[in-house]
Formats: sequence, structure tokens, C-alpha cells
Amino acid sequence: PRPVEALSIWEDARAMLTKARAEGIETAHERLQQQTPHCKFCELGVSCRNCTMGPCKITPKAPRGVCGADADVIVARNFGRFVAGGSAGHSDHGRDLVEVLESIVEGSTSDYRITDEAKLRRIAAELGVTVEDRSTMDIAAELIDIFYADFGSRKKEVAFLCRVPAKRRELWDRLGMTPRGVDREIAEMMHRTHMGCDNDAPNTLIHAARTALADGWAGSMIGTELSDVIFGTPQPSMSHANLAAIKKDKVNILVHGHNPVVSEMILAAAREPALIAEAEAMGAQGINVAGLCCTGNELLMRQGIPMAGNHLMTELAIVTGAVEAVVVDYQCIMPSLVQIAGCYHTLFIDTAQKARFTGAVHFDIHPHNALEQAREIVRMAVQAYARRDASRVQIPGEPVNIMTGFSNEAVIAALGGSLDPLVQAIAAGDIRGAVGIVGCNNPKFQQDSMNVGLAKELIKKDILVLVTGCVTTAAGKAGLLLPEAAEQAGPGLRKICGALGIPPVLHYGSCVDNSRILQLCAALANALGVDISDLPVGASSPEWYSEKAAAIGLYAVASGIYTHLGHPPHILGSQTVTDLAVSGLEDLVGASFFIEPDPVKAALAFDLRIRAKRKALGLGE
Ligand code: SF4
Ligand code: WCC
Ligand code: FE2
Repeated sequence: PRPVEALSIWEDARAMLTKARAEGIETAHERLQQQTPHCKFCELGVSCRNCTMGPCKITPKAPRGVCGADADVIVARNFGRFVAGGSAGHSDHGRDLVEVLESIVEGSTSDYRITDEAKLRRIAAELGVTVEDRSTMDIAAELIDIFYADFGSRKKEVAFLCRVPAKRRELWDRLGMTPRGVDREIAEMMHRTHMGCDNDAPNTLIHAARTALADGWAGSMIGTELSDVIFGTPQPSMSHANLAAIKKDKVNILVHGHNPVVSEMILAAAREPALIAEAEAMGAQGINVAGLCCTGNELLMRQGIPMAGNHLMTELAIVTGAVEAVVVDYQCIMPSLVQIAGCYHTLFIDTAQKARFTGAVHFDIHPHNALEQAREIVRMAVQAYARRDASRVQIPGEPVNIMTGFSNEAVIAALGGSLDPLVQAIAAGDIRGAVGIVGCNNPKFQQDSMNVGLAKELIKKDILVLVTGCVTTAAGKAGLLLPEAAEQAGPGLRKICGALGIPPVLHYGSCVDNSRILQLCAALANALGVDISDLPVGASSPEWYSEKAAAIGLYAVASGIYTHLGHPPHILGSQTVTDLAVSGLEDLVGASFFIEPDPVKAALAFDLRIRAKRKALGLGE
């Protein structure tokens, strides 16, 4: 086995990997070794299973599948479906929030309510809904119709395109990239990639971009905005991160997955005095809820709940032996968690009909029964505390403090009510540009080495960093989400952070909250009267693994944002597709991908790009 030092940069991860090995528990790292070397054809994207004349794989001796599809067509089709999968994930998450809002309006739930009425009214007005002299529920009802329609086929474009700079919208119209409806684009991608349909790789990729844009500017954006409406718009607050967020003397419940709909209820139940009393009666010092992955981000942003870990920490969190229950909804939940939980007293509880895990305890959670079900789950966790084996408990290290809660609303408030001070700071060169670092862990990389390495390099160059998803915990554990981290930034960024009391790396939320970054870029472009592709900004997913990350990367590029990936998607088997991704898209949409495994070199590439964009805007370097 590889030394644990090579697998992760973190002490808490290394300690738990060592414990897992001693206890005979297998993790993603071991399974990656079992899977290596990977199938070369799949890695290059040149295998096709889209019909039963195949499966086919492209080789120099067999350059076409049975139907005649060549490597370009097969790679483009596979990548298109990959992006459709990712877009479906975020967008179905967004739809779930529309359904919760609908339950609120219909009165079929009292567990959820509209927390940020002002935001609901603001969004409605933005989308052309009459808000004067109307009740919030009335407005909400109309908004629900608009958002449901965004998923369908009746529209020419999704609602939030009103936020996109005019130049960009014209460009999308010209290219056939304007997203019309979320489900429509996803379904059309499945159709196009059926045998005998879209057999022109660039054409398939344009639709892949349209599908991703439907995710970014509709599915994800609806998810973010309605989460704020229902659970509150994030405001800056303090919390902490790493495995020490798990408490030795408390009942520990880890929430994992993505949507705040379930995890907010678990948290609400865990805060109820009666259940806390039950925990104390079991000899515990209370109930501790900590987060994993994105639902952790959601609770962190709005409720200050600590983050136990990101993607590659999810197995290791259970290995502490101190977790009573892992409660999941959907996405990024390794099925191996069921087996690892089974090695301890840990309950693994799934809550969504669309994400069941063999061997899990299942709760069917819906808006009308959510809090009641959450209470039952918390009670089970409290009872599991009695079965904890103290001799197997090991919680490594001390938690690291973090500052969280940077919604655009919070940022604008911190700037005194408008984006102008930020525009001025960019114009003056104190902040030379901004890069969103987002996405995952992948056992193919030393955990968080690139996520953290890139963030550190960028802030040195006076480039503001925004983080979401699993990069949040990485940046947090590295101490970068604290105002003190400004000491590691260049002089300009240090000055601005000092004046505002903010970190040089801002936590912008979960993966669907990348829509907040899109919205910010659009607002900046509109403020300057330019297109998003003219801005000195970039995006990066250094250690990405998921279909969702590919969709995010593609909507970023299609929105005009130069985007870094630490490793390529499965497209290298097609020169046409690869060339388009890393350069051809630049001519079409004013941005492209670049692939770079070295964080120092990636930061240099961003630096060059930002330099060029600043010059073009007449801002000096
Ligand atoms: Fe083979 Fe074409 Fe069928 Fe794909 S669609 S499996 S390339 S015959
Ligand atoms: Ni978003 Fe990546 Fe984490 Fe999952 S939770 S692992 S897609 S970054
Ligand atoms: Fe996520």
C-alpha cells in the first residue's frame, strides 16, 4: 500500500487512514489501486455502449464502430451524456426546492417556511412578477409556476437569463446555445446521442454547453435562490472544520449529500430540548451535528454548523468510531459508507426515494413529514450512542476556525450596499482578478494538495479566491478562510481584506451555489458594460471527479470564464473534441478549458490570463 502521506496532505486524514488499515477497513484509495490500470478505451472516451450492435471501441485497426461512428463522434457523445448526468443532478436538486416551496404555499407542510421574504420579492420582481400590493404567498405561487416552466418545453429561454449580459445572450442565440428548459436540454442530449442522431462532434458539444447552461442559469440557480428564500440568505459567521468537528462526548450525527431540505430538519430536531435531554440521559453531553460535502456547506453557510470533511473524508469520518449516524440525501455519497458504518455502531440512514442504499436504514422524507421523521432519526442516533465502543474511538487533532456565509447579498452589504467598491478595487489593481476554485477530491490526487496549493498561489498574486463545494473544507483546514490569512496574500488583496475584515478566500457555498459566482460575474460585467469573457476572472476544479463538476466547468466556459481542470475528462481519444475544449471554444464563446496538474503552473496561467484581460479593459496589469 502507498504511504498515507502520499494520499492526503492532512494529519486527520492520515491518522484515520492508518487506523482504517489497522482495523482492516478498505477505502477509496485501496479500491483505486484495485481498479488501476483503468481501461484505456474508457479513459480516452473511445468506447461506446449506446447500442447492441456494439459495444464498440476505437483502435487504429478499427477506427469506426459497427454503425460507422468514429472516435470524434463517440467521444463527443460520451462527454455529452456525462454533462447531462451532472446537469440532471444539480437541476433535480433545484426542482426539489420548488416542490418544498409549493408545499409551503399549499399549506401541506408546517416544517418549512419562507424565511427571507424580501429575497423572494426581489427575485420575483427581477423575473417580471408584480409584487406591489400582493401577499408573499401569492407571489410565491407565481414564482413556482415560472420555475416549473423552466424545467419544461414551453419556453424559449430560462427565466434567469435576464441576469446575463446582453452580449452573451446574443452570442448564445447565434450559436444555438441558449438554454430553453432544463429537462428539455437533458432529454435532447439523450436523444442526440442515440445511435444515428447527432454525428458531428462540435454540434454535439454545443448542445452539451446548452445543457450545462441550463444547469448553471436555471437548475442550480433555482436551487440556490430558493434555498435562501426558504432557509435564509447566508450572512458571514464563524465556524470550524476538520474531523475534530466530531465530538468525543456527544451524540454525533453527520449529514451528507447535497440538499438542505433534509439536513435542516435533522439540525432542527437535534436542537430540540426534549431530544437533547434524551441524549443527556444516555450519558452524552448533547447532540452534535456536523457536515460532509455539500449539504454540510449548506448548513455551514446558513447555520454555522461545522464541516467534518470533504469528499475523501467521508469514509474516514466514520473510522473515528464516534459517529452515531450518517444521514444522507443524494449525490457524492460513496456506497462504501454502508460497509464502513457496518464495521462500527454507526447507523447509515438514507432519506430519498431516488437515492437508496442497500443495507441502509430508510426513512421516506417528504415536506409534510420531514420534522417528524428527523426527530425519529435523531432519536435512533441518540440510542446508538449506547452501543459506541469507546476503545475504538480516535478523533484526531483540533478544529480549525473558518469564516463562512459569503452570499452575494452579504458581500454587497459588506461593501456598503453596492458592488462599486469591488469594481474600484479591481480597477485600481488591489484585487487584480478573481478565481472560483470549486469541486471535489479524487483519489488520483494527493487529497487537497492542488485545492489548497492553487488557492495559496492565487492570493499571493492579488487574485481573490471564491470557494465552494469540497474545496471549502480544504481551504478551511488550511486556515485560508480566516481574515488572518490575508497575511499570505499580495499587498493589494491584503489591504482590501484588512479594510473589510474578510479572508482572501471567501466561502461562497455549495456546488449548486456556483450559481452565486455566475451571478456575481454577470453583475460585474453589467456594471462595467462588458461581457463576462472580458472580465479578469477564472474558474478551476483542480481535483474534480464528478459529472456535476464537468457540467459546472462547461457552463463556466460557455458563460465566458476561463476554466482550469487538474485532469482531463475522458475526451483525449478525440483530437477534435480535445482541441475544441482547450482552444476552439475560445473563438466560439471567448473562453476555454485548460488542463494542468501543477498548481503553481495553473496559477501562472491564470495570472497571464488576468493580465491580458486587465490590459484589454485598460486597467494596466
Ligand atoms: Fe457501436 Fe455505433 Fe452502437 Fe456505439 S452506437 S455501440 S459505436 S454500433
Ligand atoms: Ni460537489 Fe465534488 Fe464535493 Fe461532490 S460535493 S465531491 S460534486 S465538490
Ligand atoms: Fe456538491
